[in-house]
Amino acid sequence: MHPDFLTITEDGRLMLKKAVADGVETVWDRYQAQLPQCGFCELGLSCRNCVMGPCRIDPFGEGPQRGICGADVDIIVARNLGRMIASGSASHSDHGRDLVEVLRSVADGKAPGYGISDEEKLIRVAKELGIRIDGLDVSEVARRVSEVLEEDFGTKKREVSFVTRVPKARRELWEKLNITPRGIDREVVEMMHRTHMGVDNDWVNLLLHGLRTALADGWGGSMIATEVSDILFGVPKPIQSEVSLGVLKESHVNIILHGHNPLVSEMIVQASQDPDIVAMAKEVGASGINLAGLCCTGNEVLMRRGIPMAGNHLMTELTIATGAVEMVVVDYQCIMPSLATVANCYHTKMISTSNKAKFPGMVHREFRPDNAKELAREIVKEAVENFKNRIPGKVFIPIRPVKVFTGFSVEAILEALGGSLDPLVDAIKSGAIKGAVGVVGCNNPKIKHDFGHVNLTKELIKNDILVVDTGCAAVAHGKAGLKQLEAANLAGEGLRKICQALSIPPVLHVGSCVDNVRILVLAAALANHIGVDISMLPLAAAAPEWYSEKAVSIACYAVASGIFTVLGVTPPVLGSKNIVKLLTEDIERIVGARFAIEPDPQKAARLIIDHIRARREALGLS
Ligand code: BF8
Ligand code: SF4
Repeated sequence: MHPDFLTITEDGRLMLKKAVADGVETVWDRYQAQLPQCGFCELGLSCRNCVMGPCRIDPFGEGPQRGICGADVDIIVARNLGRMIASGSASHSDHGRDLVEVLRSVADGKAPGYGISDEEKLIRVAKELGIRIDGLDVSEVARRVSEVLEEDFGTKKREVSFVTRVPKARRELWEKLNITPRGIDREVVEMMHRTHMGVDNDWVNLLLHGLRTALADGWGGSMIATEVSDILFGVPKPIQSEVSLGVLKESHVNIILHGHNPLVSEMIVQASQDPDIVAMAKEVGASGINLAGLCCTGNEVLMRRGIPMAGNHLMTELTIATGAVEMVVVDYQCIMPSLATVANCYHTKMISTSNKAKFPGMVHREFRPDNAKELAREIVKEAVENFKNRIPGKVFIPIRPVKVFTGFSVEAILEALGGSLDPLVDAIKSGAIKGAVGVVGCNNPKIKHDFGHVNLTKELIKNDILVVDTGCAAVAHGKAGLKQLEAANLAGEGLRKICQALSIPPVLHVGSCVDNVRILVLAAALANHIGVDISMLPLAAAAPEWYSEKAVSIACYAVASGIFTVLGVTPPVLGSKNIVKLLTEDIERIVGARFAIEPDPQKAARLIIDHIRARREALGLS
């Protein structure tokens, strides 16, 4: 297919042509090869939870209407959705656990290279967790914080710690519905249990537990990941940087950081600045070492260090196809197993770093808290040495970088507002800002690359709706220029004036996908400030191009937290009319929010604008 149909981005289009010329197979090629995709699976109507099956239900009502065990469409769709949530929640939460373990190692003095970057945040979180810090040194506070958070994964407590941040009305609702997340691992394990053959066959009951499993992610695992990352590596502050493949530098050793957890990438950042290694780079004829990010590891180091971002999910293969990359260092999640095959066409070295995530064709160099600092140095040196193997005739860096203004943690947003939520509340009350929307999530070859994100977001800001973003959506917006102060000119008059007064862009980057919890924290703080539940606020969320199970978990915790959520890609639920009705209609009466499915960004924007208008009216705002 012609690149113009596959992506809206210029670097993407140019690189797709190069990929063809270089004989590189991409995710789009493999997507075409899979068509037509299985209709049963698309509808959620296939089950292989046991080996009496696999089973499938005929959506036209002519063939079998029950699996071999007797499960009907509702049970099968609910079980499949439940397992997607469990996987997504597990992924974010296991990422959080790794950070807690490093925090513990730091406290024990067993993690050279790591440290507490933000003592203030450590103390704040410790107090929030009910830890008495008087007379304790920083290491001891860190140890106790790690102990309390470790317990959030098990079943020792009645609820995960950060549920205390949830507005009272919502906590009471969760208690009434019996969906307060207890332990993170517990909810995920229980979902796997319930979806085994012959356990939970009440689809409503199953889906309620799905919400609880997702809440264990949003107010548990992901929130732990974000908070501990901030403690270890610093709370992001507004910072200028750049995005697009143009951030690669022909004259430099280019190292790409890909995956999700900042634990490895932060060490690579440190090593790449060591004077002896920089000198080595000069010796091999490079002007220096250039780091660039991909996906959410990229977002982590972009937010905290201003490390430029090469691209999002669908750009990962194309980044290697520039021929300008000496090394890609990956941790885990969203790393296509095809990457090393692409790297084989060039000189690029591929390094995997987590025992949990090994890949064919990659060299495995395992990072642990105790060896990370030294290993990072070794790996960066290897990248430097690889510079001489670059094949100049294969190098093509397609465009110039695009400027972005990033680093908007909740703390940074509050600071931009002068330390209080009042200016934001006032702007919402006056209607200068009509509401706020989190536009988040992935790329998916089923949607023209970045088309959903950019068009939805442009329409929202035009209508005076502030956009906050994370994940691959944030990269799309950055490349479209929406993270520059000048982008305020694309906003409606009210939002434009606020942005100009505060010197912020109309699209605020709040981080990686685990950092979606920053949006939860902000929403909860706003709700508490005004004295209402989150569901009453003029807020919404959208995942225009999502692909991942993590996105399912995020969408479910958003809705269970009271935030209307629009999905641009249809989840595999259409096989059950009951479940579609529950998720898109009836659930609003239960948790005060619902899902909508709308691939057209203009129509999705309309749904969101209408929702925000209704919420404003209910609050008595014009
Ligand atoms: O956690 S947005 S494609 S990179 S899953 Fe993956 Fe999706 Fe990108 Fe980040 Ni999130
Ligand atoms: Fe078939 Fe039931 Fe087994 Fe699923 S659990 S594969 S529907 S028999």
